Amino acid sequence: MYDVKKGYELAKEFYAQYGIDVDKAIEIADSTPISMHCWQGDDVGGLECKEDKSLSGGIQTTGNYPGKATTGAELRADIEEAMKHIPGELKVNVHANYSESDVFVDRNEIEPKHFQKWVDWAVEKGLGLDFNPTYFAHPLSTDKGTLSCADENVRKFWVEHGIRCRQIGQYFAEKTGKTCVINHWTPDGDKEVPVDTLAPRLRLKQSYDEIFEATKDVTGVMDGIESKVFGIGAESYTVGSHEFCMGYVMRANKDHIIMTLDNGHYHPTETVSNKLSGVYAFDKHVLLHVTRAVRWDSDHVVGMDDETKAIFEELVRMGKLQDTYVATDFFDASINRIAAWVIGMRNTRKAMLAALLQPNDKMKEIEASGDVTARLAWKEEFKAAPFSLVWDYYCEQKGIKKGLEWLLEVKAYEEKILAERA
Ligand code: RNT
Ligand code: ZN
Repeated sequence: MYDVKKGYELAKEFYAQYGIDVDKAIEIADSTPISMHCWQGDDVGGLECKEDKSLSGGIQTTGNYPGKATTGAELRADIEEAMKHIPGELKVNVHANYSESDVFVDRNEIEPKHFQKWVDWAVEKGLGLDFNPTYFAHPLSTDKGTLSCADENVRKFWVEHGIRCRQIGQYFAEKTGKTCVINHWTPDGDKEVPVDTLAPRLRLKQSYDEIFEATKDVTGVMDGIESKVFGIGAESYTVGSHEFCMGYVMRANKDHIIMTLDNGHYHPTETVSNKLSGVYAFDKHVLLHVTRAVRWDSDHVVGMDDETKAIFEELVRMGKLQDTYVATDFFDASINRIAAWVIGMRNTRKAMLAALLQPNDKMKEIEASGDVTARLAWKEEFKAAPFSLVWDYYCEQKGIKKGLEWLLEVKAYEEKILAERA
């Protein structure tokens, strides 16, 4: 046990040398919402009343760690357990396949009432809710596509799903009093480069147009359009490519239609940190999917790695942190799933706080003066700053276990609760 207060005081003096206000940084990091994805808790299985929970659309979880949630009640209890160990403002991100009903309700039939348990729980906890249409893990989601399918019956089925999701999003916003951020992602693509690459993209465009037109009176929601480079089984061609999605968002020119940037969705040497200002040059908001891609879009638990830190440095330096909807998106089935949430969510918040604990204005001044030598020296210096002394203090102030103390509690929960699950 060390003296956390003393550590914080010392760190405060360190940062003050560079004109950094530690308390202000803590306040900003603490109040910036992070949307915690529900799907880490059950390997994206969902709560629909059906036997087959197998995934499709290139989304894969690996691992078979025992104790995963199999009911809505278990999943929400696990989310609550994880949240005990995650400081700062949180929202919960629900996918459409997490509808709850005694009988099977298909994706083109879902209504707000099928998410009532999520809503009642979120309202009771004071949490905001975000939402996602689920265009995968369904008999009508095949290698022929969903929103871009040439079969009109299939395409219309999924358009109806998108329409219903926007209506449900409005319901979430009305009940929670907080904006509902909806993310639209389709797995549509092809194993080989098709001869006609344009037609599927025109159909995807048409489908999004139809969804937004049919729900143009919906309020209280934001709509992120998420691109991807490739998925397993669709390696050669993705209908909703980066160019397609960016084109769609910019052309739509509507405040609620924005880009979703997932940092697992680009070629390995491309980075989201390097894309953000390009998008912000043209738009007011971005939806961020924070993940960790190991060699491909593997959706490992978020690490406090260079790219995660660089993303938040960019957002802070541009003054766009508050304009960015931050959401996590990973699913690791090989470790305790609650620990996975805690580690990934804490790392996301840590990267945010670390970016705020830098002399960003001073570094901008140095750059503007043309002193590129000093610029590099300053940028590098803060990589070894006493960040964890501030982090531990922040956690303690919030009544959250600091350091690795949380792990003992998650292990105790595993022994008591998870071990009892079939
Ligand atoms: C898939 C996308 C998408 C999903 C979630 C479950 O590659 O990243 O965001 O991970 O909708
Ligand atoms: Zn994503």
